[in-house]
Amino acid sequence: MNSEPDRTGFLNKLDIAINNFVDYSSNFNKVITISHNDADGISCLHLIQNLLYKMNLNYDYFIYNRSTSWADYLKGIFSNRSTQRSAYIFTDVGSNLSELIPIIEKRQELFFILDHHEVDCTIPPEEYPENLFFVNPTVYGFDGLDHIAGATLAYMFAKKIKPQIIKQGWLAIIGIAGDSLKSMDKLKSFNREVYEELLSEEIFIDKSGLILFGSMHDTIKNGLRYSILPFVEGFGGGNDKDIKYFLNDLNINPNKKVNKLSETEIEKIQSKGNFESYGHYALLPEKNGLLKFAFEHALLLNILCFKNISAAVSSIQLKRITRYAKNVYHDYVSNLAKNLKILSNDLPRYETDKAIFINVKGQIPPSNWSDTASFSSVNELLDPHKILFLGGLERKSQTIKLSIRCTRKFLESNNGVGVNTVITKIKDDLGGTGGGHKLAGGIRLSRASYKRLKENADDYIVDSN
Ligand SMILES: [Mn+2]
Repeated sequence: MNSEPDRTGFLNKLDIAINNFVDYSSNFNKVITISHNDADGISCLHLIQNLLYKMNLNYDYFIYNRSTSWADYLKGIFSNRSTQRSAYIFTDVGSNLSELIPIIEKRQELFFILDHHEVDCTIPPEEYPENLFFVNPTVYGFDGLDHIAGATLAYMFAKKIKPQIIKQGWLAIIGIAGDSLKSMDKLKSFNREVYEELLSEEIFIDKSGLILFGSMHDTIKNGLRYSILPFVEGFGGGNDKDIKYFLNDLNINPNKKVNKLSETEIEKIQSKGNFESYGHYALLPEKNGLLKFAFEHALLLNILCFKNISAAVSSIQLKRITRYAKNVYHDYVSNLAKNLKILSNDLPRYETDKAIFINVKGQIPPSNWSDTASFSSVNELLDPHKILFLGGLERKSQTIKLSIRCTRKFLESNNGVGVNTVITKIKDDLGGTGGGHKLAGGIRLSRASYKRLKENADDYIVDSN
């Protein structure tokens, strides 16, 4: 886990995929992109569509939300006749190779997979089918979140073929902002390199200041109230009056925009408000209002992906936010801030050495459980050295639905045991359905199993090897 990533190995693999794509491209009647239903995935999609357009290739796309198996999903997309005259590019999805390889090896088309999620596969790379070009930096020791976003990888692929893609580099900035959940000064490796390259080409603007992600476009009074990264304890999800009082007391106009605050004002807010949040953020000069702010733009796409996928795919091309999207966005951040306040304050919890269980049934609507769990984890609102199990009884299925999260700190101090490992152990022993990644996942259990999980939680978490 701590060894240096194999940069050369990864870049070689990327070059092989690029060279094959270019060499075979004159044969292609059509290239189909399949991407993930989030901001990073949609940014990838547009980068690749731009490349295909510049290469004069016919193209089409589909969005995959992982709710069905790859076999079922692809059945609806594949043409009856399998032919070398078409190709598939998967971006930000496609690392479930144990599912995909049996499908791909029966087809004639070429498959290019550009993904940064952890690989799920027991087949050794030498045995991958010849029509598969699999590029995934995590195989070479890179971190799929800190080092390279899906859109960073898609950008590297596209730019090598058509250098003019650099003009579309703002799409990579949206992908990075959406996936990394960090201020831009904390970017590493390829994310950092692509960020610097695009900055020097003046594709976007980098600024430093008070970071209140979710509300960088808004006034300082709303920023303190609705920021989700950081969630500002004492203000977040609180009431307007208290916040105005606090700001007036500091002689700061509550209606001043977050990004217009002076250095002295920022200092006062942080020291009197008892929090620290200073860093870099990216602005997209071609866009207006909320869409100018890369993090907020990405967050809007993430929200729309769940509400209205076609609005998400189309809104990335807009220069100005629609009224519909603005309302959806405001509802989302204000509810999330409110939920984070509820979670950090008053909910009863059951704790073991390694786990925290919180039943939020009746306190937070089920559709918000997953995001509340995620942002409570990235903000470390609860003990970061414990795994969070947040959820409750789902009425229609009469099962217990849990969102499971851990922090990076947890991973580092538990030999890399993460959420996916814990879920696998629980399923093996108690049944249930679910899955996930190192930091996030979910499971459904019967009530009896849930009770047993609570009683023996640490047995599923502590590494027995
Ligand atoms: Mn991604």
